[in-house]
Amino acid sequence: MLYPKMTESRVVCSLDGIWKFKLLAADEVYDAAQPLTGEAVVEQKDCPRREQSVVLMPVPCSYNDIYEGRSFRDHVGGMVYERTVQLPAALLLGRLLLRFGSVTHRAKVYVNGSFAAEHKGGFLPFEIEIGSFVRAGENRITVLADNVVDESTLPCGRLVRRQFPGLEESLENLPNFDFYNYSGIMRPVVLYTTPETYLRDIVVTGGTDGVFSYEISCGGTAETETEVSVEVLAGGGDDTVLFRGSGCQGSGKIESCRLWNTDDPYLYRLRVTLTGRGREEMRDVYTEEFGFREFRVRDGGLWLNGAPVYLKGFGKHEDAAVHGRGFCEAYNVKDIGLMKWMGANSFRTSHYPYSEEMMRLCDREGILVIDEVPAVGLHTGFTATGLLGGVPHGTWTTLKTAEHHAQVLRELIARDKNHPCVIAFSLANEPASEEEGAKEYFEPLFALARKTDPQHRPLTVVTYGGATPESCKVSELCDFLMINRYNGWYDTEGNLRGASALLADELERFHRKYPDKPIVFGEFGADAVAGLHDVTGDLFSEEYQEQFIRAYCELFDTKAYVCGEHVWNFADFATAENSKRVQGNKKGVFTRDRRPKKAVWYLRERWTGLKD
Ligand code: GCB
Repeated sequence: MLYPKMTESRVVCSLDGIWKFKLLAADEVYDAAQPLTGEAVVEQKDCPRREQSVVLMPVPCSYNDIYEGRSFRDHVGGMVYERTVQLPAALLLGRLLLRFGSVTHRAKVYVNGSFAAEHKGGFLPFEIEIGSFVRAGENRITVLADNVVDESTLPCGRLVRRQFPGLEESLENLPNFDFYNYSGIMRPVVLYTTPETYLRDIVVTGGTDGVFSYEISCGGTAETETEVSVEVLAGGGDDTVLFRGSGCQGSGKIESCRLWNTDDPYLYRLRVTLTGRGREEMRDVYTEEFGFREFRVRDGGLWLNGAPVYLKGFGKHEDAAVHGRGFCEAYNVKDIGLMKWMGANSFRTSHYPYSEEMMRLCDREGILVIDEVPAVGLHTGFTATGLLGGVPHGTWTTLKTAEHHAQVLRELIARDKNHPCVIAFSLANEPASEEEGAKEYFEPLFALARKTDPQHRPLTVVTYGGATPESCKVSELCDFLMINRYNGWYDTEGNLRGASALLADELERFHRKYPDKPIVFGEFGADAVAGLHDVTGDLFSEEYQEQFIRAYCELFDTKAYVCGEHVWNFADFATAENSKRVQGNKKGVFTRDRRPKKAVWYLRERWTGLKD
C-alpha cells in the first residue's frame, strides 16, 4: 500500500482538524442518513453530560482524555465522527480516495449518508475509493467507530456485564493488556487523487552488493495501453539518475552503493512513471524511498550489513498526555532524538503497529525497528496486571482471532515492506505459547509472513515468563528468541542477586535447547515513581529501577548469545486502573512528559560506550 504523497500526478488534502463527535449509548440506534444534529457543545457550566452530546473533537487524537468524566473517558462501544468537506470539481476528474491512518478498533465509513466501507483493526491504514459517493461542493463524511476489545479482536479483551445490588446492569470492557484502550480516529485522514489508470503498489528491495529489484502493480481502466518506466535516483537533493529501466518488474545494480545503516541511513529513491495511452494521454508518478541493507540471523547472532549488531533500546508506546495514542509528529521526533542521545539504536513497536510517519522517520534517522502486529492479550489466564485473573481455560480453543491475526499481519507487511528501518516482524506479544495448540495457531502465521515479506526478514514471537525453555511451543518457529522477564519485580521482589541467578539459569536452559537462536530481551524493567528516592533502593524508587536495569545488563554482558536489550519502557504510560498501577505504568525511564529518571544516566553511559 502506497503512502499518500503529493506528486506531479497526485493531490493530497488533509481532513485533519476539528470534527463533530458523539458517543453512542448502548441501545442507541444510529442512522447515518441523518447528519449529526445538536449544536456542538463548546462551553457549558459544569461540563454537563458530554457523553450524551455532540461535541467538538480534534482529529487525529484519542477521544478519551479530551473531555472530563469517567463515563466519557471509559465509554464502551460506538462513537460517531462527522465533518463536511467542500470539494472542488477539479478533484473529481480522476480517482478520489479517502484514507485513514487508523481508526481504533473498527470503523464503518459513510459518505453523504451512504455506507462506503468498513475496516477491522485499530492500528493499520485503510482507504476507500469515494468518487461515486461525492459531488462538487459540500459533502458529508461520517465515521462510526467502535472501541470494544473481545476474544475476536486484536488486542484481546473481554466484554462483561456487571450487576451490583440495587443498580442497573452495566457493561465493562476488560482489556487483556497493560495499556489504556485509547480509541477514535487516531492517525491522519486524507483525501487524495490518482489518475484513472494508476500505480497501485511498489515493492523494492536493495542488498549489500548494490543489487536491487522492483515490482510494480498498476490498476485502472482495461482499454488503456500502459508503459512503466523506472529510475533510481541518489538520496537527498541529488537528482543524478543512477539507473533507468522499463516494465513492471526488474532489477539492477548500483556500483559502490552507499549502504543504509544506523550511522548513515542513506536512502535512494525509486521514481516510477506510469504512462497510459487510451482515450487520453495520462501519467502517474510516485517516488518511493529505499535503502540497501541486509539484516540476518546467522551463527547464533544478529547481523546488519554483514557485521554483528547488538540491539540497544526500548519497548515503547504511542502515548502522551491529552492526545493519548493520537498521532503526534512532535512526540515522534522528540522520542527518536532522546533515543539517539542515549546511544540507543532500536525499539519494538510494542504492542501494535506504530504510525507510518514514525516508520518513515526511523528510515531517515537510522533506527532499527522490530515491527509488531497488535496481537497482545492472547492468553485466557494471564495479564501483567492480573486484570482477567482466572484460570487458563484453553486459550487456543477459546479465542477467535486466527483469521483476523492473518489479516493484520498481511496488512502490516503490505504497509511496511519497503522500510529499511524494519529489521524483523514480531507476530505477537506474550501469547499462551506454553499451552497446547500454540504451535498449530502460529505455524500458518509464520508461513504467511515468510511468503509475503519480500525481504524475508527474521520473525519472532515475544514470550513471557510462563513460557519456559521447556514449555514454550513457539520458540522453535522463531528465527531469534525475544523474551520478557521481570524476576526482581513480579517475583523475587527486591532481591536482585536472586533474580539474576534465576535469570542466568533460565538463559542457559534456553541456549542449550536453541544454541543457534540469538536471544534478545524484549522487556525488563521496574516501576519507579519519578522523584521517589531511597538510599537502600526500595521498590518504586528511582534507585531500584536503576539497580534492576544494571543487574540485568551486567548479566547480559556475560552471555554472548544475548544480542539485544530493550528496556521496558521508554516512558511512563497510561493503563486501565488497577491496584498494581500508580496512575499508569511507571516503568518508563522517562516520565510521560519525557523527563529523565535516574536510570537514564546509567543507560546513556552504557549505550554510548557499547558498539552497535
Ligand atoms: C509485560 C507486558 C507489557 C506490560 C509489562 C509490565 O510483560 O508485555 O505490556 O506493560 O509486562 O509492566 O507489567
